[in-house]
Amino acid sequence: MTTGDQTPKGFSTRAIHHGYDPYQGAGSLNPPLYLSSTYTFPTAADGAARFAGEQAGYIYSRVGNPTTALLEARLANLEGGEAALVTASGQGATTSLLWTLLSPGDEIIADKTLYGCTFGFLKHGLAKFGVRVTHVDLTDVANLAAAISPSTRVVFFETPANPNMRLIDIAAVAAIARRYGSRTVVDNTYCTPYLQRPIESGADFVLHSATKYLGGHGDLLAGAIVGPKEDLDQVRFYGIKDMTGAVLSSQDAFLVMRGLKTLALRMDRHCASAQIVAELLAAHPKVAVVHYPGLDTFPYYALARRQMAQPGGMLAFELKGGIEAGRRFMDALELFVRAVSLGDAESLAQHPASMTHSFYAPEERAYHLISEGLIRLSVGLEDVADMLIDLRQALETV
Ligand code: 4LM
Repeated sequence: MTTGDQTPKGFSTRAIHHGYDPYQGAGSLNPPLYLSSTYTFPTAADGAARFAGEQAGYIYSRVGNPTTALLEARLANLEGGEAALVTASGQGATTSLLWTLLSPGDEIIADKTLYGCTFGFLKHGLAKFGVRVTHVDLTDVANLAAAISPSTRVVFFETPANPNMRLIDIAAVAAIARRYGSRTVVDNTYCTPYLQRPIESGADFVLHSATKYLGGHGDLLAGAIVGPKEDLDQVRFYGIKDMTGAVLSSQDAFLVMRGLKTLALRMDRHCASAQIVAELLAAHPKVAVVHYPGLDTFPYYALARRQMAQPGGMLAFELKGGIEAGRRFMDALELFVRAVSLGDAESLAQHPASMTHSFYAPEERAYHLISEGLIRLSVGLEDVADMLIDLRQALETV
């Protein structure tokens, strides 16, 4: 696609082409991978002008690199945001953004259920440095309306929430937050912009662990923040440059772009297979409950239909035999791999209470609605018939 082609393009076309003209430069089909930590200044005055922000151009890869810049342009486009900033991991995205937005004395209202290390950062990072951290069940926006105040600078949540799949109404939360001058941050890792675009629903920022579906192959760690350019400049020049240093390498940015080329194809397949897996589990006599946005028994089914293009590739469930049955089930799996992370080609199974969410104390898990017997599946890209055989035989052992 030439840069002169201005006709509107669909999601996959933009995921493959946005921001790069293969006829320019050396004419390479793939964008060049820039492996350079630093950049030259034609004169000392040019260098000074770049540092002063008066001249465009690269300075040092901790604040920008042409390969990461292309990935940023692509992610901003796909999420419908003004700008993007990529980071060394999803955790690097969360910490770089929140260290920039919040100061001592400010409040952050976060949903009750968060990925374990996000919860850990709020508790051990922000709270320790004087930010008031308040957890509110955002699945009912009346709880937000009751808790929010002018000192609330940020409202933060995941939807679906990791690991219990609770859904939050992005538009309803963002409308309340805006009335109080508070910024809404949505971790969109589970959905990707192919399934859900929070900025279009009024959110200010979107976060990603690009380690997951965006990269898609389990071979890298990466993160991203999408939002207004003015704010992301602050995150780039203070949050990342000075505070976290969580810079994405250009090689990993290149790999995330390779992943993006097949994002829509992969998400269609993840979603179709997860629906079949969820239906098998929901109908099985040994299963107590399945949390999946594509099941009409799911408590947030109506919201899922409104807010998500498809129900996603993640699900969580509980066995009637509780945590012990869950252990036997997991150890009997042969195709599903026992591993944390998600969004890979391989189907993955993990036990949040002892793995991704073991950073919560047991009584905290209860308060944060993460049950001890929950098992999380990331439904991969293998043949769904093989997944069903594996799940059935593992359930037999329980
Ligand atoms: C996991 N998750 O769940 P990095 N936001 C969400 C996440 O699920 C994660 C991150 C941020 C898992 C990792 C072991 C919703 C991570 C953090 O891992 O720093 O790229 O992303 O299994």
